[in-house]
Amino acid sequence: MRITGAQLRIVEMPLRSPFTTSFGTEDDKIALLIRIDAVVDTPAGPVESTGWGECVAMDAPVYSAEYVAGAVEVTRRFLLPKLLAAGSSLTAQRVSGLLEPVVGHPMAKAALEMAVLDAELRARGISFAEHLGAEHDRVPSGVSVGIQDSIPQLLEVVGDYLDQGYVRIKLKIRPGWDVDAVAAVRERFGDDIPLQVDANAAYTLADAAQLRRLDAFGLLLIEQPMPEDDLRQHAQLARLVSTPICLDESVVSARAAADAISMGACRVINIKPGRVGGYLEARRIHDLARAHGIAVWCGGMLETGLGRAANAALAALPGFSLPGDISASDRFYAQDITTPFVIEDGHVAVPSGPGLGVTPNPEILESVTTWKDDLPV
Ligand code: OSB
Ligand code: MG
Repeated sequence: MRITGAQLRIVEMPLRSPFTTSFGTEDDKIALLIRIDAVVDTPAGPVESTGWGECVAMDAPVYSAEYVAGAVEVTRRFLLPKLLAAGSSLTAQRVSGLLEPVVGHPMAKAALEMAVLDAELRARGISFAEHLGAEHDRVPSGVSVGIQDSIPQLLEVVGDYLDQGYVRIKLKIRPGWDVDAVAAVRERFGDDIPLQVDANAAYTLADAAQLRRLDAFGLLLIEQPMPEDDLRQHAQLARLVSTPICLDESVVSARAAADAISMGACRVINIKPGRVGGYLEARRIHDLARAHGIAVWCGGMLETGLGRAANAALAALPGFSLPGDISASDRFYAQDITTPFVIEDGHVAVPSGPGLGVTPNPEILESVTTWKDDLPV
């Protein structure tokens, strides 16, 4: 395909309730979206197409080093020019290789790959799910519950999500909000609800005794207890606690996943396409983990309907044996920019239309846009 147009856009969408993690509180989702216009070669000849990419970098570099304004800069100045230089030989398959000379910035790279892949698949009439190798038409829906102001408030929020049918609850934890929160949820809702926790790197090995107290609650996993670059320490912690360790932030590539698996640093991996540089690298990690008997599930970054659509497609691959953080649009947004994803019988449907299978509603998209720029092509 050949790129004929590229537009960057920042959207700002109010969250239905503030989302608090160990790294801070978000009241609004601020995201970079990329639209690529292209002429795609198909068996039926060249076809004009459009693709959408969503960059999961947050407004501030608190989850990983990337952030929205940095993603804008690296995309316009370094990444997009490399795709343009490829001319008509560009394919989604080639994007990650073309962008490899730029160090880091996986979220910006993933968004570009997503847009190129979407344009390509729309032109060919193939869905993300079919292209990635999905085997299900719906995926079980888990929900990530932020740190609350009090235990009673936490119990109310969790009870509400269970009423909506969410099949797995993930509690955000941090020192001071961990064992008591988990104990209270277990006491109120019983031992049978699938429950897990996510520390977003807030602990150190010195907290092993406290984390070990979580073993009493039959959790599915403890996600990313320690910092991103502490693979060895995660391997040590894994020997001190019986709850499976899951890595999120640490798994920045298929190579990092291979290291983590071989060191015994995790028994589970949270796969986020943005964190690893794209949907195709995400699929490689899925394949690698599957071959090693490591469970994977699809994480989320508060995506709009665009990223949610792609995540649902990925989560429908056969190795995704645990429910992902793929909740309904209304878990975060009163109004999504696409047709909203809904939870039905504890599941979210995998879109089956060409490409992402969803497109932004133009009026809604404009109403949440705070900045946009057409890039020279
Ligand atoms: O660590 O999984 C995380 C949101 C923002 C940044 C990091 C994380 C999260 C979540 C929310 O847990 C997942 C979702 O989109 O539902
Ligand atoms: Mg996480």
